[in-house]
This record gives sequence, structure tokens and C-alpha cells, in this order.
Amino acid sequence: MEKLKIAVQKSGRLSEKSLQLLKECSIKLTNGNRKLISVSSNFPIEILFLRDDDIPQSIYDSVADIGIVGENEFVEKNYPLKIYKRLGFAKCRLSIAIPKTENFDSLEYFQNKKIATSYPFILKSFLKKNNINAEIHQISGSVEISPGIGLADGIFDIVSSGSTLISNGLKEVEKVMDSEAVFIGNPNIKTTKKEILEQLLFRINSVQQANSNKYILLNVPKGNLDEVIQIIPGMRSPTIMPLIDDEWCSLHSVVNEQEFWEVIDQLKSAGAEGILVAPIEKMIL
Ligand code: PRT
Ligand code: ZN
Repeated sequence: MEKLKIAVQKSGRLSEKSLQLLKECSIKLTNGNRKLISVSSNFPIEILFLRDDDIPQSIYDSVADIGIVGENEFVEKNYPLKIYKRLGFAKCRLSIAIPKTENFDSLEYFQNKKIATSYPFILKSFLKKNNINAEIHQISGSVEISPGIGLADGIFDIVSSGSTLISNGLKEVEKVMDSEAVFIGNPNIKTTKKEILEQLLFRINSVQQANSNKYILLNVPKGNLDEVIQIIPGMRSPTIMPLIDDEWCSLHSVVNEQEFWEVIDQLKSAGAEGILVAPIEKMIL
């Protein structure tokens, strides 16, 4: 039977979350110790473990059909591939930073300066768009030390908390792009594989929906029911169950994680008691 080949980072910041996502999609992988290839025993996919830098090309060369990479890597490599899904983890940004003692007014600062980076393509496009004529010095690791050792005037690199910049005496002066893990693939996957991909994307959507929502149960005085239903309408409408005390009833619904604390406060003010909140494993709309 045909299998969809998925390239996943072998080891690094994306690996664990990528495998966890597949697990949450109820996909069982046999070879857990991450050799080169792992096959699923209950879903028609094969996982190829690669360095993240190699994932876009492996898809372009049809070694894999789809893969999980940081958006930065996808944009940098610039292959004609497609983002099938944004995955919401490994969030970071790509920024330009300079020594903290320097004064910075505008991008003009970089005219005829030297910037070190591992992302020359993204930087070049950004500088061109802003009419800045700077020299790009491409290096593959420890970019943040280049200004300190006189190799460059500034750097263009991934920033997450910002602590690497601080510990190297640098300050972030321009954010160029945001990045997160993305599911990329060949835009022209053949039909049989496309069907598997669609099933997989359906599962990922259910997992993402479930992760961003909570199941909520609460007791409400019957007289306040209308008010409470306004606060949590539920997916279609909430479930109401009788309680032995017939002045009260129990209401079951779903709330979005983002609105969660605000909703809880409103429910308490509307007389709700005994509020229970539980995680949802899968959610199919
Ligand atoms: O071995 P392989 O080539 O597969 O891995 P890698 O070392 O190239 O990549 P890896 O595992 O470090 O990162 C994979 C992807 O995770 C990146 O392409 C980004 O999309 C994403 N990501 C998210 C990050 C970070 N956050 C991050 N903080 N990638 C790198 N960093 C580094 C950054 O380079 C800098 O040195 O962490 C430092 C900055 O962190 P802060 O918190 O100090 O700002
Ligand atoms: Zn890499």
C-alpha cells in the first residue's frame, strides 16, 4: 500500500513536538529510537529523520512528500513548496541586532555595513526591499559572536527570549519575520498520497481544536440559566442536565482557552458554582 513520506527533524528544537503531534493524531510509530526511517503500524505513513536544513530540499527532490520545518528554513531555502498547515510551536522571530552601545535611528544605519547571518536569502531580500546596501557575511553557527570578534557590525538571526543577544552585548533593532513550525509539502502530491495527507490534516485540525478548547461543567441556578448561556454558547448549544435539587441544573459546554479566565469570572458573577474544567483530547466540528 502507498505510504505518505514525512520528513521530521532528527534531533533539535522541532523533533519532540513534531513526534508528539503525530502521536496526538493517534499515529503509532514502530522504530521509536529515531534511526533513519520509522513506519507507522496503524496509518499509511513513513517518517524520515533528517536535519532541518535538508527537509525543504528532500521534499523538492521527492525523497519525502511533506515535512515539518521552521518557517524560517522554508522561506530561506525558497523551493516552490506549499505550507499545508501552520503548527503553532517553535515560535521565534528573525531579527537584526547590533552592539548595545551603538546608536540606532533607522535602517540607514546599515548602509555599507557588514551583517553576519545563516539566513542570507531572507536578509538579502529584506535589505533590497529597503534599499540598504550592506554586505552579507554568511556563517553557519554562533552568529551572535561575530560583532564581538570584529567579523561584522551586526547580525541577523533567530531570537526567542532575547537572552542570547543580551549575553553577547547585542540589542535587537529590527524584526524581519515571525516564524513557527509549518507543515510543508509538494504542491503536486499524487492523488493516492493526497488522500492520506487530507486524513492527516483532518486529524491535526481536530487535535489543534481540542488543544485550544476546554470542556467545562458547572452548576447553575435555573433562574440564571439564560444569562449563563449567553456567556458560553457551546459548539451548537450547551447541554443542560437536571440535578436532584430542582432549583439548580448542570450545564456542559466548551470554552476557548484564550477566553477561559474571562469566561470563568463572568460565570461566577452569574451565580455559577462547582465549575469543573477538563482537557479535550480530540474535537471534530
Ligand atoms: O541539527 P539541525 O540542523 O536539524 O538543527 P538546528 O540546530 O539547525 O536547529 P534547531 O533545532 O536549533 O532549531 C530548529 C528550528 O526551531 C529553527 O529553525 C527555528 O524555526 C525554531 N526555533 C525556535 C529556534 C529557536 N526558537 C531558538 N531560540 N531556533 C534556534 N534558536 C536559537 C537561536 O539561534 C539563538 O542562538 O536559540 C538562540 C536564541 O534564543 P534566545 O531565547 O536566547 O533568544
Ligand atoms: Zn539546521
